[in-house]
Parts: sequence; C-alpha cells; structure tokens
Amino acid sequence: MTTTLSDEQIASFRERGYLQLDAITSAEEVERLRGIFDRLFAERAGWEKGRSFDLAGSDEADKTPVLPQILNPIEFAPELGDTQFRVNALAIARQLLGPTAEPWFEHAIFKPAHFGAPTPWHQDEAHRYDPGMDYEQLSIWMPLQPATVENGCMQYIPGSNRGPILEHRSLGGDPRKSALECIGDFDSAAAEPCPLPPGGAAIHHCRTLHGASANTTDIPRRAYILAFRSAPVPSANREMYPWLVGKTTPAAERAEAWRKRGGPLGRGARRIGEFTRSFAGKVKRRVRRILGN
Ligand SMILES: O=C(O)CCC(=O)C(=O)O
Repeated sequence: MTTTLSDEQIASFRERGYLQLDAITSAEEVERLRGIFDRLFAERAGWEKGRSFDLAGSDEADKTPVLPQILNPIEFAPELGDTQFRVNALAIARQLLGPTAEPWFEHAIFKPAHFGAPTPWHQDEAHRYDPGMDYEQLSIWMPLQPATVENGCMQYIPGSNRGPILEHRSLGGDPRKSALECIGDFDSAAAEPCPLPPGGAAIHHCRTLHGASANTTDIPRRAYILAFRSAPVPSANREMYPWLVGKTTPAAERAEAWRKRGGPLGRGARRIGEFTRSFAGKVKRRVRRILGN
C-alpha cells in the first residue's frame, strides 16, 4: 500500500497548514504498533535517559503521568524501523517539502483514558533549540485507535502556517513543564478538529497552530508521530526563542545525568563491573572453601 498526495491536497496543505488522510498504513500494522507502544509506555522506556516524560504533569517517577511521551521510540523498539507508515510518510514529506526532506525525529504520545490532559495550543517551530539554522518541518501524526474530539484528536487553526511564530511560554508558566503553550493572539474558536480512523494521518506544518482536548473516554488515545525536515541552511535571522532560555525540565536533567554517567557506554561499563565483582566474589568463596576457611 503506497500513498501519494494529489496536487489539490498539496495546494490545500500550503494554504491551510494541515491535511487529513483516511489511511497511511494497514489495519494489521496499526495493531502491531499498538502492541509495541503499549509495552513501551508500560515500561516507561527511556525514562532514565530523559526520553520518556510527562509533557503536561510534574514528570516525577512516583507520579502517574497525565500526558506521557516517548521521544525517538525506535531506540527502544528497533522493529519500528520496518513499517509501511515510515515508507509512506517519507514519500509524502518529500512531496510537501521537496526531495531534500529527511526523517528528523519521532515521538509517541499516550493520552490516558479518563484523565489524559489536553495538549496545549502550540506551533512546533516554537520548540526549536537550534538558532542560526533554517529549515521547513512537518509532522505526520497517526492514531492507533479512532481519534475523536472526545479522546483528543488533533485540532488545527487553518492558515496559521502562513503567519508568524507567536509568543509561547512553558505550560502554566512553569519552566519545569516540558510542553509549551501559545500565549500569542489567535482565535481558538477557528479551530478545526481532525477526527481520524486508526491508521489515518493528520499532517501539519511546523508553524500550524495545533492542540488537542483532554481524553474523557474509556480508551487511551495513542499517536505515533514522524517528523521530517528539509535540508537545513545557516540563517543569521534565527535566534533562540526567549521562552526556551533557562527552561530546565526534569527530563532534561535525567538526560544530563545519564550523559554524565557515560550514557550507553557507562551502562556497559557498569554491567561489566557488576559481572566482574560477582565473578570475583564467587572465585573468592570457592578458594576459601578449598582452603577450608
Ligand atoms: O498528540 C498530541 O496530543 C499532540 C501532538 C503534537 O503536538 C504534534 O505532533 O506536534
């Protein structure tokens, strides 16, 4: 199954900043992905590396997250590399961003049943930590069950992709919260909800204002998102956004602590150390037994 956008769909994306597709992969693949993501979220995969965190809550180990996200889940489930979703999404990204478009990052978001928090209004571009570089970016958001207004489907402000970057702040003004919220001037009454079947897709430009409601239903709302960008070019006009300056989240602290402990090499070294100590202990005990003391 391959997906190609028509000229009308491409023109609509440029005009309105988002597109809705009924299918980007098969029902079988969606089922397989649901199993993988339910496992990853249950394990909080990548927690100690700061890859797994609560977007909207306090993000403490002993607190139930209200909007858990895993960044680059492919690190924890390499089988995610082999999907029709990925193949179709890259082809679509190249139609929309041009032939230089490449995978940029990916993430998965789980809105728990009954208490999954709303996703605040934001523009993805407001999250960029790479001043001095310019590129176009888009995200392809795929639900792993039906996405409805009640469980938190995506909602977009059409045409906002052609406007400026609006002012943002950390959610609720708390720089320890990972999510950003737009506090600039926009008309949330113009929002267009984008309900989808499982395996459908909502595609949005990095400047399109979007958000999603809380999940008030009995089923969790899961979404797997692939982000793409065009080839980056240096740009003197691109400065660090003020709302990112001084932002320190618990996830960033975990990532830093992980890096200081040596990252994956540190973990390998620790495991070798543990193994060596346990082996040496066994040898010592055996020698004592042989010597009779
Ligand atoms: O899944 C959500 O609730 C939000 C996703 C989002 O903001 C994004 O994909 O850019």
